[in-house]
Formats: sequence, structure tokens, C-alpha cells
Amino acid sequence: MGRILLIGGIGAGKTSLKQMLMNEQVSYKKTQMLDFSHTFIDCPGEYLEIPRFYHVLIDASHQVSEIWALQDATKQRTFYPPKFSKVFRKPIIGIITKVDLPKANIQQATSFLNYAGIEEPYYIMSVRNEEGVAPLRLRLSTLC
Ligand SMILES: Nc1nc2c(ncn2[C@@H]2O[C@H](COP(=O)(O)OP(=O)(O)OP(=O)(O)O)[C@@H](O)[C@H]2O)c(=O)[nH]1
Ligand SMILES: [Mg+2]
Repeated sequence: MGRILLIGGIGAGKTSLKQMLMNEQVSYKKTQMLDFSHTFIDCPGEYLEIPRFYHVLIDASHQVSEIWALQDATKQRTFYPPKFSKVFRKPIIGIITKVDLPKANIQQATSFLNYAGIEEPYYIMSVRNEEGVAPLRLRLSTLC
């Protein structure tokens, strides 16, 4: 069984995506610490935003078969350092979130994930209207 590590900045939508894919009610609850479930390791966005926590992400990555890196499409900045994907020894896929919102900028989010060294294609999705969720469900079903 392949677990997945979810990474991304604060509020990027990691927990919401996990709740949706686990068929749980999508309700907001700030992630405070590493959260292990059968399928996912969810973490607080601080672990990406504050470099002294990078080691926690790297340690967690040893327990998964792949990493899902989220970028909020409405954010004007990214927290991924250049080529961040290279610190992991696991496959890493890019997911662009919140594309239902009017200020979503998919092109900019794409360039942020490129900058992080994550290879295209990216999953483009929203938990609000479920756009783009089906391909992620399919990917999950092949891993688990
Ligand atoms: N409009 C919209 N809002 C979303 C979407 N995904 C998440 N949100 C909202 O964004 C906020 C943060 O979502 P979370 O899933 O808690 O984000 P997170 O990445 O787990 O954040 P941390 O736990 O703080 O690292 C919540 O209010 C969600 O309802 C989306 O696709 N569209
Ligand atoms: Mg969370």
C-alpha cells in the first residue's frame, strides 16, 4: 500500500483535498502537526513555509510512495524553493488548487511548480466544485 505525503503552504488545500478523497465531510480545521492516516500524511503548511522544518517533510517522505505538492492558484507567491523536488527520493506530482476562485491564476501556479522542479503535467482542481478531482481519485486508486 502506497501512502501519500501532502505538502504545500498554509491554506493551500491539503486537508480539504484529503477529506474529499477519503469521502469525509470537507470542513476547515487547521493542521497543527503531522497527521497520519491510512492513505495520507498531512502536515501543517508551516513545514514548507519555515525552512527549519524542511527536515520533517524529508523524514516523512521516507514513509510514502509519492509526494503530492499543492500550489494555491490564488497566491501571488510560492513557498517552494528552487528545485525543492530534488531533495526527495520519491516521485513528486504537482497539484494546482482553488481554481474555482475568480482570482485563480493557473499560469502563475504552473510557473511556481516548474520553479520547484516538479515535472508537468499538473493536476488542476477545486474541492469547491469538484473540478479536476476525478483524475486524482484515479491516481489514488492505482496506488492503494
Ligand atoms: N474556494 C476554494 N477554497 C478551498 C479549496 N480548497 C481549500 N479551500 C479552503 O481553503 C482553506 C484552507 O484549506 P485547508 O485544506 O485547511 O488547507 P491546508 O493546506 O490543509 O492548510 P494548513 O493545514 O494550514 O497547512 C479552507 O477554508 C478551505 O475551505 C478550493 O478548491 N476552493
Ligand atoms: Mg491542513
